[in-house]
Amino acid sequence: MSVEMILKEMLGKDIKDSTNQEIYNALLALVQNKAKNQEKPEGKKKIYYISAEFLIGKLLSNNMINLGIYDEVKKLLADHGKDICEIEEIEVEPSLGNGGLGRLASCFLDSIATLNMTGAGIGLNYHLGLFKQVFENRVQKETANPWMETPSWLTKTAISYPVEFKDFKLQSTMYEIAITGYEGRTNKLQLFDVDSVDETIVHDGISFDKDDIAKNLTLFLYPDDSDEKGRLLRIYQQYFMVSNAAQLILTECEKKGSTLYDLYDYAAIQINDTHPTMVIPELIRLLTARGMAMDTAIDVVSKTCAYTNHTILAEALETWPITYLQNVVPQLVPIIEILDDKVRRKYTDESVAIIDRNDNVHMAHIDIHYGYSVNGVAALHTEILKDTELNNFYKIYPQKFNNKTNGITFRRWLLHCNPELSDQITEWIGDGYKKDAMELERLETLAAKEDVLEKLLAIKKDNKANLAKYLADTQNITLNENAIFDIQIKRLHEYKRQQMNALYVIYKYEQIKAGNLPETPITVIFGAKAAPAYTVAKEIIHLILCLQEIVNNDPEVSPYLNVVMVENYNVTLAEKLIPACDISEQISLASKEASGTGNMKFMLNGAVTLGTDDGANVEIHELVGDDNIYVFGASSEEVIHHYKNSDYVSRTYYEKDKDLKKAVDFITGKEMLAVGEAKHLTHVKEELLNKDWFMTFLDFKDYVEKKEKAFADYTDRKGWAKKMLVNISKAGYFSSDRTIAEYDRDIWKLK
Ligand code: 26V
Repeated sequence: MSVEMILKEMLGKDIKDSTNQEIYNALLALVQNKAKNQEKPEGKKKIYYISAEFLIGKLLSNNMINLGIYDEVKKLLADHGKDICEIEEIEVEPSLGNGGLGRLASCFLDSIATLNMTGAGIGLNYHLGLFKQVFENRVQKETANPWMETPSWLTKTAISYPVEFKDFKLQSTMYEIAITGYEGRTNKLQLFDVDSVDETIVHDGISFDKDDIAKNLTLFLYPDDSDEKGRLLRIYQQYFMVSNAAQLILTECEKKGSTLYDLYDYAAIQINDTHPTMVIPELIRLLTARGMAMDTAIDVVSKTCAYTNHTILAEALETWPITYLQNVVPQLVPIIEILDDKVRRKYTDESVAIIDRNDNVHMAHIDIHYGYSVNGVAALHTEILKDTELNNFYKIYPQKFNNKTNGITFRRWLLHCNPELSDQITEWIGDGYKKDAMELERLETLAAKEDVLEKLLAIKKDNKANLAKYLADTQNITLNENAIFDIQIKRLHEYKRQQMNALYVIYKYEQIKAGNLPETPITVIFGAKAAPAYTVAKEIIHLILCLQEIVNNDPEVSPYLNVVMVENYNVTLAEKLIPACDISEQISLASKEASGTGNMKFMLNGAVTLGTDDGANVEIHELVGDDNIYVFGASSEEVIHHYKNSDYVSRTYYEKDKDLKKAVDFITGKEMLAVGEAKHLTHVKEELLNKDWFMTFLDFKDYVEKKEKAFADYTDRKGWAKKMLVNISKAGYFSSDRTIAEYDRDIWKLK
């Protein structure tokens, strides 16, 4: 039956007489049916990707693309006077992740299914996901962000396991979301929940009673862990996730014929950062409870589990006081003690111990000793892990360390978000690149063709217009479509240095005031959520919102410079912003951004990177060459050296550099104080002057120079279009299909 017939039958009336909601509901059911038809028998060995976050984004269009019905449906709707974009708007984005780590997990699931691998994602069914950001008086406020609706992509299963905590026991319910591969198979994202969770306990934004675990366990993604109760809740969540995962994995493997002594022939478990680390002692506990000897159980589990590290930031490396574990999951403590004891018998080096002298459990250390693989997420990141952060472990287990440079799914981040570009690419080089992204390199041969370059510029212009319309409709924001779109979208963190971009805005404002006008107008766009307890991050948002107010309302400046901070930056907004971008801001302090994946999405959509030699920027730089990227700032070696010697003093830069001093002083100048809060602004300035832990001032001058150079080059439209083309053509390496093929080849070995 044709899609048209099925839809008509589901709707019970003509498409043109149906509401958008009715059409959405019908399409959802249609997609779920088709996804089911794409299910295939499981292979012997399965990859279980356990992650506390899966930032899946909206699913309708992406699934339709993967199932091969998107174009047909779009046309069908258009023929009946309906716009697919309006149908997409009906869907609520599930924000089940913070940022890069969760989005990566979702791209990986897409690629695992596309490459026809037997695999599943395992996580938690947060009812409210990450908070929704609203701006009130130029300050971020957090509100609840519900996403579960009827009908839903979630289906409830009959699978349920008991999970025991110290003083009580909960029974889980497993939900599933179909993961459709592109011309591949359908796999599952399996999310665990408890029926007793109660959304009505949320009050005043996102506050809730942290004591009643049965009611709050899966209420929120990463509850605020700035207090002890928050941290305890996180342990409850993590154990609930991995105990369910372990029970599911053992059941499935036994069903396939595993004796459990050969578990590793049936399962590879990828531990996504340390949040699922307790799966190691939990599996050992379950195996020994079934009669396996302790040493054998440890050996079997160590051959099954692999660990991915996503950050070197010390404050992000999880450690739990053993007393916390004692109070939540006492059954794991004796096992963790045995694991620690074995390490201590073999190695005298205190830095590789699992339980340190202060009785804190180092979760990453469990993974490294008792997993068979440790990977970083970009070449530079893996090298830093080996050379510095995890050097003591690398010396013990050199064979365990490997690099897997991150990737993104081109289905969402090109075919879906930028159909005009992907259709055009298909016209130029055929559609082989959709399955083999390296084919994009064939675009390079077109660099001399005037019409190709013009077309690229025209598509960018259209995407800017689309973004402008979307932001006008949804956020009451007006964009100058003729401006250069300079975009920085990512979580707000000092190491990502949005504050440096803000200082540039001030610098440029002053320049324009002094009569130095840019040849092309510039719009600097930000999107960022700050963790609710991260004070300085919220103050930096305040700084940017104040600048937005001042710059955009200054009649002398606003024709040349605008500042826009979009509200509630999420996957849906990223999909609109990225295709419209000219300059991609990737300006973290070298050595601090493990990889970045936004950088890859921008490049694929024809933006040129302005960035430091950090994370995957290094690989982008190598691929596109010096002429097609703007690199600035201290190298990771220099930065690491500064930290080691504690010799960086921000104030000396402030005193030496007049432009910098002027920009920093502006933060608490009279214009700013007229629109902002003195307390917040003063604090940002003081932090920069007295700490500047992420060395903003060190790189400021070079940043300004390279940014000016990029803006100047932009005026040579043909030259710029060539840079765009090179970036697109070299982006193939960053397909998550490549990354996943490497995980399988080196770590999972499914076949
Ligand atoms: C976590 C925390 C938690 C406590 C407070 C400070 C803090 C800072 C950073 C993090 C990051 C957690 C791990 C993470 O999300 N890493 C990101 O993983 C991406 C996918 O590999 C990668 O592209 C990003 O560079 C990396 O930051």
